[in-house]
Amino acid sequence: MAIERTLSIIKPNAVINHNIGQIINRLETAGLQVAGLKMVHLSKEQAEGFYEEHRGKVFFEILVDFMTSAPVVVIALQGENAINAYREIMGATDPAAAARGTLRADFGGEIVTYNAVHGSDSPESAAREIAYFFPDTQVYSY
Ligand code: RTP
Ligand code: MG
Repeated sequence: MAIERTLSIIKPNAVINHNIGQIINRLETAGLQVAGLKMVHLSKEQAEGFYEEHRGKVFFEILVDFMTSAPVVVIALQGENAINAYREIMGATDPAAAARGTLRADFGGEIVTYNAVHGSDSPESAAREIAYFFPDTQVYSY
């Protein structure tokens, strides 16, 4: 199985609820290594650029408002099959539909947008999203 990298974001509601440690603990316990990590309070421009593919959709504005409402924690994860392995740990987009024991089921809020975590959905988006936050010199293999 291939070693991949993927981008995780711990979203504002999970940060405000003091769930950073629990979420990172689950990732590490599942065998995903933290390769890069930082806290960022996104500007409107940064959030819009990150979610460029969703521009024009009905939920775009509320998503950008939410993502800029408090700091987030961005994490470059590395591991076997990391992109899909992490998406399994996250669960379905809508916390109400996410399987028991997933991050979104356990830490998500009342509406889809407040779903606690982000994860890249393909090798292409992982590469773009990691580079969006981290220069190559700030992602580590060890
Ligand atoms: P993600 O990118 O966060 O892993 O989630 P996803 O692929 O499952 O969801 P995506 O369709 O890419 O949407 C990105 C984020 O926008 C918010 N959202 N709100 N109907 C809605 O109100 C709605 N749909 C999506 C969520 O925060 C989602 O993670
Ligand atoms: Mg997505």
